[in-house]
Amino acid sequence: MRDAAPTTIYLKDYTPFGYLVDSVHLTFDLAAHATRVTSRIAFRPNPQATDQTFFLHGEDLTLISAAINGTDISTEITDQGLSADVPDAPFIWEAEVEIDPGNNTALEGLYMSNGMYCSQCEAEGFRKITYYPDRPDVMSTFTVRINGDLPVLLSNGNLSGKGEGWAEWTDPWPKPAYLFALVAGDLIAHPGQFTTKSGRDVELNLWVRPDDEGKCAFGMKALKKSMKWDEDVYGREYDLDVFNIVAVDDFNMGAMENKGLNIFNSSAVLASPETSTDTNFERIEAIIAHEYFHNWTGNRITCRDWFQLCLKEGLTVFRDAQFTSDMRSAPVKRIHDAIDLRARQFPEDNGPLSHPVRPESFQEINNFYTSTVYEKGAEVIGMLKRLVGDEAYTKALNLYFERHDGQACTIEDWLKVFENTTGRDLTQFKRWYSQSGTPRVAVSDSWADGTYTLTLKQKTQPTSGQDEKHPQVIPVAVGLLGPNGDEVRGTEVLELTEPEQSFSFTGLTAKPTPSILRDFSAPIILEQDQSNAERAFLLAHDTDPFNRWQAGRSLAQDTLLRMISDEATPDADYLEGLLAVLRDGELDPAYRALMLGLPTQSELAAALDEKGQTPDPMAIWTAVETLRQATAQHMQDLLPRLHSEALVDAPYSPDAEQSGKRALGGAALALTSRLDGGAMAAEVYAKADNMTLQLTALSCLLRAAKGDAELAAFYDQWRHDRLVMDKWFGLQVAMASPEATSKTTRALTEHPEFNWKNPNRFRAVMGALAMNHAGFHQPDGAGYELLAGWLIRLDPVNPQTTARMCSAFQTWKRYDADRQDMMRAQLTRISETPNLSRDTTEMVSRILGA
Ligand code: B3K
Ligand code: ZN
Repeated sequence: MRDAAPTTIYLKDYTPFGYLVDSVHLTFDLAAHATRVTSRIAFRPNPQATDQTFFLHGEDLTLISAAINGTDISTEITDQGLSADVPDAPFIWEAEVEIDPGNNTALEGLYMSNGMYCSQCEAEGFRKITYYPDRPDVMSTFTVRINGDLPVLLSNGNLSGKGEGWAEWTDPWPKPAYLFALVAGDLIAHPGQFTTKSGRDVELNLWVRPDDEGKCAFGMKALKKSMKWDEDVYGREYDLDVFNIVAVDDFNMGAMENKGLNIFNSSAVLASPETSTDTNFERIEAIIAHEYFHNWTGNRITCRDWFQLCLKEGLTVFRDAQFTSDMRSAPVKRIHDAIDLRARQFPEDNGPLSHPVRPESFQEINNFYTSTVYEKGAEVIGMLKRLVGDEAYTKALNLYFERHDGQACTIEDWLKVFENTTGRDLTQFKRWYSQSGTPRVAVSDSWADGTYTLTLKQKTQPTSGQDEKHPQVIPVAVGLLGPNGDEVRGTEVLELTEPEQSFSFTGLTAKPTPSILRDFSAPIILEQDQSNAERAFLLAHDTDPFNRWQAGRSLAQDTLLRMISDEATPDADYLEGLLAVLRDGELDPAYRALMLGLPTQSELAAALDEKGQTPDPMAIWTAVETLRQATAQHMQDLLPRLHSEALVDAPYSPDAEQSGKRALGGAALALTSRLDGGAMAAEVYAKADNMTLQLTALSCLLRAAKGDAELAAFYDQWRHDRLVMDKWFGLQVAMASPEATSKTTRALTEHPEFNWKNPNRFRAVMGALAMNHAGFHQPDGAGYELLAGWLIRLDPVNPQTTARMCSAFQTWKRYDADRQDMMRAQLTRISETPNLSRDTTEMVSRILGA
């Protein structure tokens, strides 16, 4: 276990390592509890460095021997690493260490999952494999020999030799240690092939356990599409003879972009129509693309230090979003991204965990793989592209690849290529990387003599550690609609740079209705005094698909907030406007399905908090239920038509068209279930031949407090399939009534198949508890206590997953005094647990505001 003594690392303290690494040779003699790792590393003094201290990171290692230039040396070892006296000239470091992958439950470094050896080194896991300068700016080529009696032995790069019980891999591309990977297991390959545009033949493999062979085809297809897309859109080609992907059941996150050997959580790569939902397919396609795209944005050009994480993550998320938009529907993808950003990033940015896209300090870097770094980081790139234009963006990216290939870079390097290609000064824009908090932009307007003026005022609330905020560069995409609904001004990007700025549109014949923040052109909160009539008008006429959806969303939010605070009845503008949009058979079914969505209960809680009201989770839940019921009744006559429009008679395909239809059909089924008590859902369930339908129908039944028989049948049908069982666990918690949520959760934790050490299973249950807003926040505090208890139990086993899930408590200050007291008590209980990991210690203390 790690030392929990908190040391804070600062961006401003960066200094280069005193030595360069010319080559790394590693030999692994695999044994579950006594793997020997022999390293042979060529170091030489770094002429750029001033500090020549020779310190190698190392944790949980047993040093067997260490030598320099062939002579054994003495070393000084702490729980963080090793120091030694070294020559002031190039030298060869050799060391042998022993590690215990079989007991590595933290899933960081080299560990075992179902008899398979597997590694995860980002961010600082390589130091659990051998002594090394484990920092991203130290790059080297690697040769890796694996000795072991398992049939498949994999590492990065190209296979350079193999024989009975061994394999050797050589990676010609210099890389930081965090991209190292090793896999050894009884696996089979689902093969594929790709020829790059310059004619390199690349062997592709998806390595899985023999039972999973039937779930590989989709992932392989997604990989090929990603490779082609990166050539077509970014001109980036693959650079090795082989690209391997491995699926593993025990993994802390989605996947990892190790050079030439991507390792995936099995949930992020394995798919079949019978076992995966449309949403699973789309997520898998995006993650495969994301990891593949890292080959250039992350691997060939990496980060100088971990503060620059957004350099690779923001850019790669942005690229995978572009890919999904191209493969599927761009407006639907944009709406999904805005929904996710508001659900995950906004609470982070406006609560105790708020941090800049490029943080300036951390205790445990794993705690900064956040929605802010990833998703807001991607939004920042989207804004930059919008500001400079598509052509300049392409030019800048080409320069980036040309100038920085093989380097470990900073955000300054990134912005410089844009400055150099466009001549633009990005000093103010750079605040997006350093200033935390979500900017709010308040809108007012005026109309006189054919001139319409919009006044935008920006303001960002103080966030933890940052009291003073400065104006940012905010691209606000705006269009204007005339009284008959026609667009009188097409989309134009207003550049807001001052605290307050006015923009005029002249030559108009009548006062227009503005459509502001089209395409969600900036990750901000728009404060617009809009009447419901205006919203309904935009819902009917806006040509910008995002804002048309947003108009419906704002109507829904407005009616819900009034229902919560004033016990108002559902708003007629909302119900009528929605009905009209849903009736429009010309509109993409996926888009219409999104129109039926409502703000999450947690978002409503945030909106109330923002207005200075204390959110009551039960009142929020009741309002949502009431509105859903009213919507079902209002749409009663349309529902059969929606069902028929959503019918798919072709064989199952997870493409955008079919999944859009199923999304609409599913949303219509959920409404129908409110009227028929689940009768139709039971029929759908009985006939379902794919997981999307089966799971949708089951959730409708559970919501209608029916479905016991189906739940049992589902269990019998799928108990052999780990990924489907995760759904079975999660759905029951997600669909539980508020009062029953904790009880249901607790019962599931007593189920023999609740393997809590498996991150997917733990998250399926505990993540669903945290997400069931009214259930988690029941006034008795049972949800808080249950979650905290399990986090305390998981922490010594898997600190990373524990720390991440602490964010369930990040919004604690929104709620009433009783709930705050109970949450504070649980957070304190966690923080006072003896030997708490560094990861969880940091998270809890930040959440508590200590
Ligand atoms: N780079 C990895 C994430 C590593 C997380 C370390 N705690 C996956 C990704 O973003 O592609
Ligand atoms: Zn990534």
